[in-house]
Amino acid sequence: MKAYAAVDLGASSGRVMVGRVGPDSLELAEAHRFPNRPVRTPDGLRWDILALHAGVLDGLRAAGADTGGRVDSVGIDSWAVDYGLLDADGALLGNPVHYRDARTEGVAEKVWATVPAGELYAATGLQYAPFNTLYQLTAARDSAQLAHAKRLLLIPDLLSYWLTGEQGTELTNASTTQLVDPRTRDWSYDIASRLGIDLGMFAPLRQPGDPAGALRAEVLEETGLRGPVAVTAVGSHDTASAVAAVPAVEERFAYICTGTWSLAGLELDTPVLSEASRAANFTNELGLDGTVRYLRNIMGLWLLQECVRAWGEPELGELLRGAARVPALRSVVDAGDAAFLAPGRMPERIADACRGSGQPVPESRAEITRCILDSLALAHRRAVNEAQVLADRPVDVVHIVGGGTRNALLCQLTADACGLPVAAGPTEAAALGNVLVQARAHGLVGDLAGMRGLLARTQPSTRYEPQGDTARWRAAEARLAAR
Ligand code: LFR
Repeated sequence: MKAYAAVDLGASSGRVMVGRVGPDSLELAEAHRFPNRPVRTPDGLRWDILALHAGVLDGLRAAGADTGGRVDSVGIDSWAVDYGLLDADGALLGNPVHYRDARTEGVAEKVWATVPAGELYAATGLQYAPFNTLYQLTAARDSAQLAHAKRLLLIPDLLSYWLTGEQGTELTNASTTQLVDPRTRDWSYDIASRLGIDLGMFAPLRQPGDPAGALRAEVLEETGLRGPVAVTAVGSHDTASAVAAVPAVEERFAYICTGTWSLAGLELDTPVLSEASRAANFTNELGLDGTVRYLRNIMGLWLLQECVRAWGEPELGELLRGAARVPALRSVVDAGDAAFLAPGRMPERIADACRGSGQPVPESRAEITRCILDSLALAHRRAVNEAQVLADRPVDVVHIVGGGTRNALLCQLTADACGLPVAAGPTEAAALGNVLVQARAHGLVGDLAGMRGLLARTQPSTRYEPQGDTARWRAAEARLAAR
């Protein structure tokens, strides 16, 4: 058995997991979990990147304590699009800006004045989201920081650099910058040059599974790990790792990666770059082995997390039990709406959206929770249905992976709304995908299908059969569209 450390950083917490992989076994255990608390400074919303680096080191130390100091390799994945800038000496220039920061407001229009939105989509396949790296870089164009920057590293690549001293740009995450052509799987040189973005700032591309260096001597000393320890590029975008861990075997499947976001869509061999796809705001992100993640970003459990924060962190189980007793589909909001992107005042914003669209205003915590879960299930339904039409690829089952698999009500509502069976699990999909890409790079598992077969045989999954008529979901969808 080999032991792999998977560093998986989410928007609210980071974890280091140890995956033990044998020819027909796969076990995952949490070594360390730590909070990820963004900090608001006078300059805006920032990631506390040093706290994250410290959490990674603590996690590797804990992983070593679990494995007698022997870890075969380390891989890092995190959320997408955000980056740190380095000066000519390789020193970090400031804390990375959070993708929920307001600096990109109104920036898209400036970009589209140079490259029209339709042309941008045809070239990059990326959905419009205000936080795509392309817009962030445009927002920062005249900043002193960017003027001093010689190197841009995406978050997992930055943390990997601090562990190894080596720089690279991992492809799955690079595809979320909106500077990559999904057909060539290389930089979109034309788009970058027209927008005045210097691609020379990016370190060379690397593929999931490529070697990414070895832990530096200081890191070995600080973590107590016995060297040499390889660092392996994984699908460093957490969603790429999570989709790699969808335990689908010979099925026509859709997936929904649930957590802070819901990422709902299909795995394809080629991007869908049609105008209809752009209008529906589907994205073509790059996945393992030449695959394309064709999906829509839905606000996800962020809506609930922000309410829970506003309510002073009540117990989640109780909220969900209360929500289960509230009548279904009284009021729904558009869970794809970027109006919910920024933090703060979430219960009020949801109530405002219901009032503004002439629906009953949810008052109690149970009612608001129910409104959120119904709205998410409805958004899942729309994304799964529209993806099938736009990509011309029907599906028979929906796989839900990630944190939302713990939310039985959400899984059942999604099955009901889609009118399809839902297979829920694994919960730690991103960490499992991370581990399996490392194991594969070291010759332990085969191709993507082999990885998924191993997951299906070793990881628990819960099945939810659709209940009730989908007509009421169709009606709710029409109601929302009419407003
Ligand atoms: C999920 C995720 C999404 C991406 C968003 C912002 O954690 O990576 O895929 O759109 O965060 O980076």
